[in-house]
Amino acid sequence: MIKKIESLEDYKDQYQKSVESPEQFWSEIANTFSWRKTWDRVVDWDFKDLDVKWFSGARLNITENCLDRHLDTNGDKIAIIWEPNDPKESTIKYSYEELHQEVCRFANVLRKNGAKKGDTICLYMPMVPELAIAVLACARIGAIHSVVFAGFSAKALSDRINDAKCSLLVTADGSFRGAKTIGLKEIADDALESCPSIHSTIVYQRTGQPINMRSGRDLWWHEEMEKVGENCDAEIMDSEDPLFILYTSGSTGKPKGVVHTTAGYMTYAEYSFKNVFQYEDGDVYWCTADIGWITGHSYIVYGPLLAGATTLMFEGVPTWPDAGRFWEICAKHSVNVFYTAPTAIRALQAFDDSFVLGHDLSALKVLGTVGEPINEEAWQWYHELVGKENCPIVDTWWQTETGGIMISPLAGITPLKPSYATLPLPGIQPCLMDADGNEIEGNDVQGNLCIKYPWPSMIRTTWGDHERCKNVYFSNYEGYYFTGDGCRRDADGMYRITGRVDDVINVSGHRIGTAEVEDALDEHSNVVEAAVVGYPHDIKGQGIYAYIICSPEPEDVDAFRKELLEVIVEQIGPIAKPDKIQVVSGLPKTRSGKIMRRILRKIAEGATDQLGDTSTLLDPTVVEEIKSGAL
Ligand code: 7RM
Repeated sequence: MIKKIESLEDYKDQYQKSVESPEQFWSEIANTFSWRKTWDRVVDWDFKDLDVKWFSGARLNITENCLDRHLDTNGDKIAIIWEPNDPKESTIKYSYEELHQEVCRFANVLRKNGAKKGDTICLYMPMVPELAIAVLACARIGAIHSVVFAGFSAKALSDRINDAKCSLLVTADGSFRGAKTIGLKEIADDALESCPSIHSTIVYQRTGQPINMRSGRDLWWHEEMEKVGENCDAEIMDSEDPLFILYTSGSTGKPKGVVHTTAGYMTYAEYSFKNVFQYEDGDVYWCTADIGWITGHSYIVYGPLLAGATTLMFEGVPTWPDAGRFWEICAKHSVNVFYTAPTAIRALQAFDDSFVLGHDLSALKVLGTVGEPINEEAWQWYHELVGKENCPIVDTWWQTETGGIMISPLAGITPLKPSYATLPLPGIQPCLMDADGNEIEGNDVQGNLCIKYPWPSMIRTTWGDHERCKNVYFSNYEGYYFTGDGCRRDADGMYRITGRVDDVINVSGHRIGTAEVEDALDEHSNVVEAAVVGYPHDIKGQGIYAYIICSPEPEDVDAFRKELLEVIVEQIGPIAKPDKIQVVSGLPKTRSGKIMRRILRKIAEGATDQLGDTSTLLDPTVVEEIKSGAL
């Protein structure tokens, strides 16, 4: 097993070693896994043509490392604790032994239904253990999983299925979210109207609501599981075989399928999990993310299971039945490590302290945050009220593309600074770039955040479009991976992420491209043009502000807004609903026709006195009109 970093000195030594002899550094860590064949070379890389290989020549199956290798010593240990949406329903626990068995069975179901190595399989499921089981079953047989967050619409689902040409879909009849029930199968049915590559659907029964089962295509999970045995040989994979695709939004175009491969992702997932959270044997660890996002992939499923940890999965929402739900679950399972998003902290902070104080949180040792910058007030509330000033908070900066945590404190080992992600993990070389593309040396500086050496879990390509991957991440600064984030390095060399510098909005920790929302709004037949920007929002971090040119002019603006929200829900899903919609007669454009988003952002944040130079605009008078109608 991977040895943890033990002290600040140890961190500094390890960091230095990782920069001076990265190959030796990573091979020692990788040596702790179970390999069918070890590697010929640790790393080969070329950022210009984007060709990165870690541990090439090695052979393995990641599920043998998540499951099989723990069975001899830890078969009875709890792997997954599942907490249902409704607290009146029972908790379910899986030991490593039981999880192994379920994964093998479901892997056999997939094989029986024609799935094989290299196939792409879409998982569109609620937060039930079967989602983790399906993820691992895909990996068991060498199929590439593409998990689509269950809050996405039929259109978003079918786009993702078609882009990856998935042959199978695993879904559920429905899902429970707080007081609501969502008909997942019905949405999936809609999506499948335009997904010719899907030949079978496997449906897990969660809600019991009536659904249509199309004969010849749709199969019940429980019926299929009965028909197979519990032995399933793992497919032996190459280190660089794709493990999964996960779609994420960028500044332009449709969401892209970020591709992660097997050996490097595995190595970094366990390494970062253990070190950042300082997971100790016997700890109960809970990450509140959804497996539909990268945080769930790396820090609910793969990282914890690789480490032989106990990982808690929660089906519900933080505020139902009341705002004490998180803390009730922490108390119920004596959670030791708790990892959530700033948006959840801010939402819960708005309720009375008694929702926290009413539960025994004495087992907590480590707290974490992810997904967006955390403001100082939220940090302090989390630290004082939840952590009783006794738990380090790890503010973890990373991305879908990085696969794992890149900049973060190591709990109890490295120093904390509220609202700072602080220091890079060993193996990670962040740097700040200026407007001319040069690296900014020294401290107390600010620039665009790049990474200058490969790390094992980095993005390898975007599915079906390698050029796009090169252009988006590796062409802005030659020889560097560009993150899209702005960043400050303080006098002590600590990093603070300031937010995106591109046209990506971060709403409650969810990445949404402005272009994506604009394209969706354009689907309304009366929309002539839409411009979307982010603006500061107290709870969500950023809200979505849409400026719409409409023809004919709407008679009832509120009714028109409602129609637009429906279009968004249909095209993308509720997470992309604009908070504000302003109907305008024109947009601020340069003489070459480019929308000046800088101006729209200023108006959206209420800083109408800081619009800067508007003289280059085609028609400066539109700005006055937009200002006067601002919401
Ligand atoms: C893990 C995840 C990535 C974007 C990233 C940042 C923002 C994430 C932090 C953060 C400040 C943090 N993947 N971000 N973590 N900003 N501090 N600790 O969220 O692909 O969905 O989003 O999220 O802008 O580029 S993601």
